[in-house]
Amino acid sequence: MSRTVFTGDKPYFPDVDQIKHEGPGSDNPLAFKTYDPERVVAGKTMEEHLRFAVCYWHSFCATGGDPFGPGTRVHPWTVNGDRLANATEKMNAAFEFFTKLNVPYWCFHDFDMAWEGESVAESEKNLQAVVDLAKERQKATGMKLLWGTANAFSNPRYMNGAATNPNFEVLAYAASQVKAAMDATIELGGENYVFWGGREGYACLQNTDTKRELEHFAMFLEKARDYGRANGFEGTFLIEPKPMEPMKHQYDFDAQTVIGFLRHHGLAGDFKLNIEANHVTLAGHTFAHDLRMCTDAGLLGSVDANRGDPQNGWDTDQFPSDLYDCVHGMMVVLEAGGIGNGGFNFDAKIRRESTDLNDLFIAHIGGMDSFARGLVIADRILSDSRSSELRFDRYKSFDSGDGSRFENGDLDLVALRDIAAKNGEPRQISAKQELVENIINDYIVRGEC
Ligand code: XUL
Ligand code: CO
Repeated sequence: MSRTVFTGDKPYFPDVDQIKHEGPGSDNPLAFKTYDPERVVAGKTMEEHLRFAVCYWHSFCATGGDPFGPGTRVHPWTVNGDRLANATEKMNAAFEFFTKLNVPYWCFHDFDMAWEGESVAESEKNLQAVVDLAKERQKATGMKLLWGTANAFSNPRYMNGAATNPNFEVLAYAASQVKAAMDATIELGGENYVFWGGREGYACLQNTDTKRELEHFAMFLEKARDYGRANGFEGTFLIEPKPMEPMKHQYDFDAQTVIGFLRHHGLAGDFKLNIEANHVTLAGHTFAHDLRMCTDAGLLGSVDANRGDPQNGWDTDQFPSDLYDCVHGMMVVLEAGGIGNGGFNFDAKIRRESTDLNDLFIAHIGGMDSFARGLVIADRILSDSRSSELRFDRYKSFDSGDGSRFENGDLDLVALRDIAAKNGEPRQISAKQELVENIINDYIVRGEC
């Protein structure tokens, strides 16, 4: 469906109309080549499958500063001096962008939408003022909130962590922010609430009580969950793994670490995972790997769609453009029956050197087309019976006879030994990796997307 385009008193992207699907032949940089919200793939429209979201922080706040120099982009919506006027204009620019890009969802942190006050009460008041603005704009446009979150990592008070800070006063301060951000998420009808463990980790193992910090973390999440549920939040709480940066080691290292943690503390179910591609590659895995760990556990919640740079060891947060990653990722998501009430949020920033206003559109269009292509190609691959045969037929020996008895727990170690003695050397079964890779490549070039 097409959203009603929103503009405040003055348009910030006057040269851009709502982005339309023009098909693979188009060379218009401001048109979708593959993403067509209405197109049906595997029984659902692309809009329903992909549930794209734009993030507030990279797209409307960050100006491209890095540790070596300041920002390079000037945001025409920035109003110096008056904080509320600044927040209002930023939100007008954001809603104009969302509706022109024609995505259904957006995501925020408390203090990229609002601004921090001198006290807890003042910060709550600031956030409420901005939530009122967002609510009006959501109503006018039909835009929906994929998730909200609290930034409990930028303020210097969080230098030693938030929920895992050795100082209880800091933990309580973080709780005040999470409460307010959750209230805001509930009021805006958010479908999920995210915890990214910004500085939940350590810089020095020798001065850190890791056991106690992890217990505090679980207790904090439990109390946050209880507050949300008691106050009408029916969505999913999401943990976003990241192995490092800013801390040397972050407790939410990767999907399997988080899954183990959630299960250990009885939080799985209320909590699922928000998998960010670049965080996964920092952990030394592939995007598809962490997605698969989540879908195997029934805990895939949502995706932060971006990518890293293979030569760089940090979180470059580039827009996703690697077709293989998108195909492999969408194979996992489709096989698991979809992304549920999560979505694909572009937690990605345009490069410091990309300084035109339109670059923000071009970047999102590219990301959306990449995932749309990933979806179409993944569906074709999964519809080819060879892809399931090549994977599942390898396990045939467990489908009946002794293999099936083993899976049911009916064979002890001695029984297994006797079977081996009787059977002798096992037959070799080829894993056919090259064939699988060739089939995927064939589908990447076969047929229009
Ligand atoms: C940081 C990151 C965050 C989270 C939300 O690497 O990904 O933007 O997604 O706090
Ligand atoms: Co993220």
